[in-house]
Amino acid sequence: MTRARAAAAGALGVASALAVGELAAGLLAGMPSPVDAVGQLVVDGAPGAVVTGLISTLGAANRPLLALGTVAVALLLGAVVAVVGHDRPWLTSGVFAAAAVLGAAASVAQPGADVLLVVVVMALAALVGHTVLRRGLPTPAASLRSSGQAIPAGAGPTGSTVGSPATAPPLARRGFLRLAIGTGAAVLLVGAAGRWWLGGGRIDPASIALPTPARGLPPPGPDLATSVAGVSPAMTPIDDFFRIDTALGVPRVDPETWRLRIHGRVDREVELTYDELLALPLREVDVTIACVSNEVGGDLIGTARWLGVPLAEVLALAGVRDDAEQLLGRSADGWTAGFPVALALDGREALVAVGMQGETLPAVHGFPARLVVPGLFGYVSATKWLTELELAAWDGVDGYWIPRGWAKEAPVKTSSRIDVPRPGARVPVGDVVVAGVAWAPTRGIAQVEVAVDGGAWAVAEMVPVGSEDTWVQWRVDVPLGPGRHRLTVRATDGDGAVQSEGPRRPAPDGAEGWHAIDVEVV
Ligand SMILES: Nc1nc2c(c(=O)[nH]1)N[C@H]1C(S)=C(S)[C@@H](COP(=O)(O)O)O[C@H]1N2
Ligand SMILES: [Mo]
Repeated sequence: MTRARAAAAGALGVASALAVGELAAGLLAGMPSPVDAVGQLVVDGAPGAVVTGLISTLGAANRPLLALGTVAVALLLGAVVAVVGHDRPWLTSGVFAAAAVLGAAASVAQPGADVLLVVVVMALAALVGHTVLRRGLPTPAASLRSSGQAIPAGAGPTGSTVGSPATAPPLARRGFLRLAIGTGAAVLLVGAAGRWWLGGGRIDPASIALPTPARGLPPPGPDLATSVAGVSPAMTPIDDFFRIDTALGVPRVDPETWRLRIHGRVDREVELTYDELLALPLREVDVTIACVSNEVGGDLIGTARWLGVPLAEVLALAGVRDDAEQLLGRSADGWTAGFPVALALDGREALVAVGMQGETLPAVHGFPARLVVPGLFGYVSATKWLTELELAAWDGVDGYWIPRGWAKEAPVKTSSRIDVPRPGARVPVGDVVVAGVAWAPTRGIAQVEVAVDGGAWAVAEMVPVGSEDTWVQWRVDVPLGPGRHRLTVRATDGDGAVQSEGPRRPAPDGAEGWHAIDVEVV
């Protein structure tokens, strides 16, 4: 019983400390979430091959899971330390101090962290946590009593350490229950409030109005989604746009202090403020971006109208030297992506983007600025929370994912996807509308075909698009008799190359294969 109580007190103490940290993170600029920061240490330190699947798609599900995992491990540690150290205050306080140091070190490594603030918050969190632990512990006196041994009255523990009220009288069982419930409720409330504020972000990009582009685009053309329900819209709504990155929290960058530094193999190093960047001539481009982890038929892909400064013009400010081979984007959170600099200068409409779908770039998509390079997978090009453009040699410098087993050169492959019908759908006999999207950014799509049960290819109609860099929507009506049928799609790109039949898994340079679905015709 006493052991269980010690464990509970330990977990409660740790929970209190975490809650203080998360609350501070939610409320104070310059204080990152210690939970996310420690989770980030795990992510960044994890061997590529083992966790590539997890982190390359650190998506909706994995992110909270990692935070929860970090919390669970911390609580467990607290419980163990409390059991082992219940009559050794120096041990529990030592462990709390060490944990605070680890949390502080991890937090300080986060973008925008204020070192002094982090230190103060972590010290306070450890103090609160340790106080709760010591207060909740059965004292040696209590444990002795419960094991039936007589002890002289007043022989309480002595020699408490920093911040430990170990000299306080032991709590009776009822008292402990009250402490546990009260603290537990407070921890949940405070922690939840902190996380909630964290999610909201402090600087609201939407409150920043961007200048109108010097070269804008006409309104987007026809959208098949308005006539065929279930087809991906020509333009992906911002709230549905996929998010992929290694950041556990959302890096929040202050546009006032943000700088974009262009350096390395350049004629002159240049540093741009946010206002200076916005003062350059802006243009709009429609580009489909895709993640290398996207499986055949997957949804780690989206199309947006991006607003930004042509990358080539930003580079020209610094002057790209002849010996520059690689362009490395570096982000506020230390992430990097590199691609051949020639691709930034070959005429494709690569942007230092500040806006997306008519809005200021949202925090999750890289506010205040990111790269968008048509035709390259995101992991080699699309640096969000961009802070540096470094011109470097090709060899000897690698972006984040390269040493983790992904290819150094990663053009987006010609691909297509069936959106309608849904896999496994039951559809009525007759002409069935089959529709979806196909993409080959920079090359464009020349033709899309659909086959039923491995038979002849039927050519689909395509919705006209204004750019080679976006996906095209397509549809074809195929007559289907009763029974189970397999529908397969393939695309041909603007170079005349037919999409690879594959199949190949995403690693190391992108999945290949014709997307096929089965439907039940009744
Ligand atoms: N700073 C940073 N930028 C990043 C990443 C990252 O982990 N960190 N991930 C890249 C990858 S792998 C992809 S696919 C795209 C996804 O962009 P999105 O989240 O805006 O859709 O962002 C890229 N930019
Ligand atoms: Mo990606």
